[in-house]
Amino acid sequence: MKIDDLKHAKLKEWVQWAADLMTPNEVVICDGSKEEYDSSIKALVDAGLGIPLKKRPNSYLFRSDPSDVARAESRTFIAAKNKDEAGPTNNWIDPVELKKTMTDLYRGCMKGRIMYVIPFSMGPVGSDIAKIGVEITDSAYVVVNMHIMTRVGKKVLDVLGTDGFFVPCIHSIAKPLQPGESDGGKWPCEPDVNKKYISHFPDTYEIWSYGSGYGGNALLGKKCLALRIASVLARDEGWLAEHMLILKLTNPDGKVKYMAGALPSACGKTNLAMLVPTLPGWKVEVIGDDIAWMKFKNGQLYAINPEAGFFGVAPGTSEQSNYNAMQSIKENCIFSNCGLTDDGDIWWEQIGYPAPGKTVIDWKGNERPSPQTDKVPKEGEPIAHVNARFTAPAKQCPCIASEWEDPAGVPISAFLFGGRRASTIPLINQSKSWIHGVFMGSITGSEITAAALDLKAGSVRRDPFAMVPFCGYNMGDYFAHWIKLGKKAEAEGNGDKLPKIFFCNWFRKDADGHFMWPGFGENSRVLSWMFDRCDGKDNAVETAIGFLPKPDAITAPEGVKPEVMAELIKVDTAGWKEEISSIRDEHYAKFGDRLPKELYDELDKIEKALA
Ligand code: OXD
Ligand code: MN
Repeated sequence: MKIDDLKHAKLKEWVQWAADLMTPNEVVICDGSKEEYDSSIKALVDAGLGIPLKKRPNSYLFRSDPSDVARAESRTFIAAKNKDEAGPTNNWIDPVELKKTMTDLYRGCMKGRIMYVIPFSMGPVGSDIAKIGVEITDSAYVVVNMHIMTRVGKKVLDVLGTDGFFVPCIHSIAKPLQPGESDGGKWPCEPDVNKKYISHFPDTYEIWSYGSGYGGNALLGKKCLALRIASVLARDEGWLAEHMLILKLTNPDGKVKYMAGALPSACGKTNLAMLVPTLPGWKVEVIGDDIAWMKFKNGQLYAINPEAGFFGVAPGTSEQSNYNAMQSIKENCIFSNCGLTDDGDIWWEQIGYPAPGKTVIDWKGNERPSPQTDKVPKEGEPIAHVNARFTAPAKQCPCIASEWEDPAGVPISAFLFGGRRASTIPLINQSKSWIHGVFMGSITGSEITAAALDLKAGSVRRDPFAMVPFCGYNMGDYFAHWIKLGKKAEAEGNGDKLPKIFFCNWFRKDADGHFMWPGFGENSRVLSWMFDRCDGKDNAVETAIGFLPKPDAITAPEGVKPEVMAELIKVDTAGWKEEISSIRDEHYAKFGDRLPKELYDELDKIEKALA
């Protein structure tokens, strides 16, 4: 298919403009076919970038440039019309100035390369909750990853028609090729981090990315479209685009509920979404592990997973921590920045077994003696980068729910927020109202474990709704949007259909620094309590901070003593008083008068109840 074959006039004009600006050798409109996937992979292998894995059919390992290993938060911009609209949690550049800078960078940037045009759907094609994006990129690695992570191709163009809405996404790795030059095994990107740009134009719903080829910086459907731009669309259109997993929970009677959960990065969201319950008779199935798009229909909130694959963090993933993820990555996967064993398989720290063979090649391509354990090394560099990833088709997950692609979405009964907190925050807590639940989302935070981040180790980094890196507008307004949707549902007589809201903490530590709760599959005990709460079961006590489990409502897992269990579900009054003042002085204060008054009211209410 050629540019001239595009039937959507605006799309055709935009693609032609991009081709004239970036001057690629060739333009390819992606059709999403297996042939296209295979030929793109072949081109990547021929360029020395992809390494076929002997142990995993149709799977490949890529090693990126050391400058290009994670989302570049300091180079991520929300170019709203003024700084206030972007808010205190986002980097802002004037959109006119940013477009000028980036247009200059884009000029001629695809010389010697193919410009791929990827029409993709976030969400099942044609779903009324889904949206269409088109990504222009000069990276075949992006093409193959987008094939797994989204729905690509002609069927998307058919839905788009001649005048449908799409989010235009431009991406370049910023590495033109001279005649006769090839990548020759070197990951192409702009190695100077300060020259990378991950830019969002919320007023025109556009994304421009330059200089990085990795993950969320380059696969623009994920964080850029499905969260940053979608959060703006959701604000404008009255729905929710959230950094949430979606899971299906079935109780021993076969009754089903769907829950959506937001946990900051590195709190085990993917593990929770694919959990294997230890509680007999209960079943967890996954709908999505990272993003949820939700719309009200007849007063009930329905969610879809806009993605079609998992872009999961590899280190730490093992049969023990996430059996279902390990089953999902047996074939047809892309691995990035993992180790390579001498028998042709991937390896990473905490994969559950030591690296086989005498040597292993680390993520930088250096041969190293095989570690004798799978532990994270105390000194020296790990074999896999800490942000090494697998890209896996969601349909390969053994616990994928049969309805995961239902275009209508699934009805959500509960929201779960949570973070990594060594003290104060109980194992589980249910909000007393929608607004109290929004308060809970707004105070979400995790403790900093490494002192390297210029923050006091042990101090809490607030990540409201786990959306700080992903909200495309002022977060004060984002809280107001959540409050508004709840009030609207209540005003329409649908308050009882609103999801119940919970806050969890799997990471409490005792005085000796040991985790008090085993987590993983044992979290099913908490999910089952939530399930019963949604049915109005009398298994909670009302406290100053919310509804906590009655003393025997959650049976302690093996190894958790009754006094520890009691500690996990009690109100730590002194801790909460400190929490309240930290929220008021260090967190809410950042948002100035954009912070909804209702949230200060919640804070006052809890403070009074604790007194
Ligand atoms: C992710 C993240 O990659 O949240 O999903 O950082
Ligand atoms: Mn995420």
